[in-house]
Amino acid sequence: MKHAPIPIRTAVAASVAALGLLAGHAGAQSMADVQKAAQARGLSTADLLAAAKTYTPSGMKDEFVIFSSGGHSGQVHVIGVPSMRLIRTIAVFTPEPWQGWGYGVGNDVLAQGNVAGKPNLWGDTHHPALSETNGDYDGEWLFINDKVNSRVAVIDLRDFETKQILKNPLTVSNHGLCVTPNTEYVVESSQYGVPFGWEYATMDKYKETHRGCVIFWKFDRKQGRIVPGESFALELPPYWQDIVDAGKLASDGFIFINSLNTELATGGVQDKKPPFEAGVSRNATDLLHIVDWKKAEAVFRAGGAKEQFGFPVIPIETSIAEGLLYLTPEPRSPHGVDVAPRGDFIVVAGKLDPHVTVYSAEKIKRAIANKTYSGSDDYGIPILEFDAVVEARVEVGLGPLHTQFGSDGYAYTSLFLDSAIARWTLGGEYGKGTPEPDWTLVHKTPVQYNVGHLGAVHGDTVNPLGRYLVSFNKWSVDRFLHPGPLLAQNFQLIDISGQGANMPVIYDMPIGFGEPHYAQIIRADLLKPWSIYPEVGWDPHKQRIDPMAPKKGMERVTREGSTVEVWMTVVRSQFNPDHVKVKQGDTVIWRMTSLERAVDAVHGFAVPGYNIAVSLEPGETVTVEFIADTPGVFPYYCSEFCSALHLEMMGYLMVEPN
Ligand code: K7E
Ligand code: CUA
Repeated sequence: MKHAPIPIRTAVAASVAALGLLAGHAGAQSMADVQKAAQARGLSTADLLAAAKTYTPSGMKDEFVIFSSGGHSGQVHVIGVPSMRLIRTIAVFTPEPWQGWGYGVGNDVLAQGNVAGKPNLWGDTHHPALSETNGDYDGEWLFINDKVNSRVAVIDLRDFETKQILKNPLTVSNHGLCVTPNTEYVVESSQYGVPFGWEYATMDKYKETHRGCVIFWKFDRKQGRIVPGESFALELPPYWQDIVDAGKLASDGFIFINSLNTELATGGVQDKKPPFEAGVSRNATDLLHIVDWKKAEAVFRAGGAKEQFGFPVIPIETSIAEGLLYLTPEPRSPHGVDVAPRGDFIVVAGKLDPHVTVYSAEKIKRAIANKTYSGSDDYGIPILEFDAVVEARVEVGLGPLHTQFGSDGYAYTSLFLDSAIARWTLGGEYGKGTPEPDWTLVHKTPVQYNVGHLGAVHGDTVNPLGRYLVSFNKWSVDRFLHPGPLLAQNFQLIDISGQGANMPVIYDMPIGFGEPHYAQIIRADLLKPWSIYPEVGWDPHKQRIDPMAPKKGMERVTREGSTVEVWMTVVRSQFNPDHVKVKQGDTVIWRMTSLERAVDAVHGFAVPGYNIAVSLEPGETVTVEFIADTPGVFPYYCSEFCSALHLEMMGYLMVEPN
């Protein structure tokens, strides 16, 4: 059948005329038009102002970038600020076909996260941590934890790809993740108490058999990898360690971990024992952990750790004897612990206490030096006297969780139960920046709804930049069209450039892919990503040339016994070779190199029936390996619309039956 030709010129002319954009009318929009459009949509002046602050016309770029955990999507999301446009998703713990993540690619980073040889093909990402130099983001690396399997991943921000996944052999779940001020260590805190090494023990001996820990993963910037051989752990009591933040400047050398379940509750609701939710919040206070990591590193280097499941662990007794570990009371069932920009204050929010509790780094150091203890816990760890280390308590509202810092002396705390962001003033040096008195609640901006974390621009570094804050809310309830019973989360952008009560919400962004937790916001100009791989034949897993990469003119299919090797090059718009013939049962090693050097020349490689999906970015080389166990004819094709002849970019894999 023949198609009637489309009268293109007529159609375009008609739509241009309809839009009133014909020559002479272009650029004639006036404020009256703006008002008319606003009126038609029921927008207020505040809405228009918010739009002016966030609307990002085509081609304009964002000033800041959010790296957000993707929650149980097991990924990381990259979002521009102030536009709140999703720019990229980074595959981490979960297979992702667009990026060819987990679909046949050899040297599979995902497989590094196997536990006892068993794949764990999803993750629960919570706390992204950008690499830091002198306590501020440097834009080079990103680390993210997987809470469910206690894993840590390393992402290279030159190509926004995951390079390493580590599973520690000790603990089963983790929660906190942070870096030390020069990224010497990536610090992972365990969450639920378990017997180390995925061993078995019953609940009646919880106190003796279960443990928590904090792991110091040594990061080598030159290699761009964590070096497990130079990493170590500190054994901790089986409280549920929660969030970890590293000290800086005034508190450099320390890390702080909050904890819940210092009650050592073990549940048993089916046996009429108190359920976890009651048992875990019985005590009036829990215990903030204070670890001197520089001293701990020295103890580890001097041989003070003991091997447990192949990992060096500093025992609790050693930590006590060497003065590595202290505790101090914190409001019960705390959640966030956040170190202020100068490192002088440590802010803890207790979910069940309407205050944030602010500790002084100087007072902590003094209490340690003077042994100002109020006792010790059941494991003999000294407890610093609460009154000796506290600087202030600020009543902020219900359900305080996490705190971030602005550029002008304000701190911001998320209020889960109030569904609000509290702005309050810090004291000390910071107090000079704010018109309000020190340590007071200034304003609460309502958010929709149930905020978890919040993130301000460089808001957890030595140099917060203010301007924007994002409230990472849970279920959006009534904010967006309902996509069925599973609700999107809601990221709300808040303008914090004003003072006092001036901190309006200016944008809502639905998150429809797992519940994000923490996120960090960095200046976009600090990121220096590659637009193409440096050389043709580049192996992104190793970040260097692969000597085995197929080269132009050397394309071939070779056989040795029952192993077939394919040496393929890829360029707009052809695969070479485009016939690959193997026999049923052959092992196929298929190497491919993209010869492209243009920024927008990305190809994919998709093979039906064999679960193979590959992304070939300019210059990249990839190897897939499989056993050709299913006979037949399999058209392989490029899965990116790379040219006008993209549909022709294909070939045939022929698997001859036995
Ligand atoms: Cu508050 Cu995992 Cu940081 Cu969720 S955590 S919100
Ligand atoms: Cu290459 Cu489509």
